[in-house]
Amino acid sequence: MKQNTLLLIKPNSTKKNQIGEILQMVEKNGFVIEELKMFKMTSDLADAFYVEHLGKGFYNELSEFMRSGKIVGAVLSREDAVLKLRELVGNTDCAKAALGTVRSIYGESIGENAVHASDSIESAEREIGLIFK
Ligand code: 3AN
Repeated sequence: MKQNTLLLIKPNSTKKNQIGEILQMVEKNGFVIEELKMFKMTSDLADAFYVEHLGKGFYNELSEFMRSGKIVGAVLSREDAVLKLRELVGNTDCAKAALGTVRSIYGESIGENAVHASDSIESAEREIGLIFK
């Protein structure tokens, strides 16, 4: 089934001018870019976006990092977009991400892991609503 999902290119990658390479990777893997925007995250948006992580030990570090530079948001579509993008992105911890995945190439640590990809159809709808409202 054709689906939409959300990709965020995080501040560590935008700072290193890797936006084009990452978007090329997703396009080469059959995704169509439906919407695209560059923005900075506020602390309110970080709290809403990462609501499931609020209060966790790494939350302040995560919020600070996500507010530390520009982010590129992309709504991507293809068959099984949610699962296929999670496969292309790889493990949260870039040291464990399979060879050739976005995080294995561009990730620097478990926090500065280059990109975000929605983990379910419901998350994709919620996250797209937050970023592209
Ligand atoms: P994913 O983005 O792979 O779905 P989640 O939802 O478990 O991973 O975590 C959301 C984000 O929080 C991750 N992308 C990462 O940037 C950050 N994060 C997760 N676990 C840690 C951790 N142990 N230490 C620092 N940052 C973390």
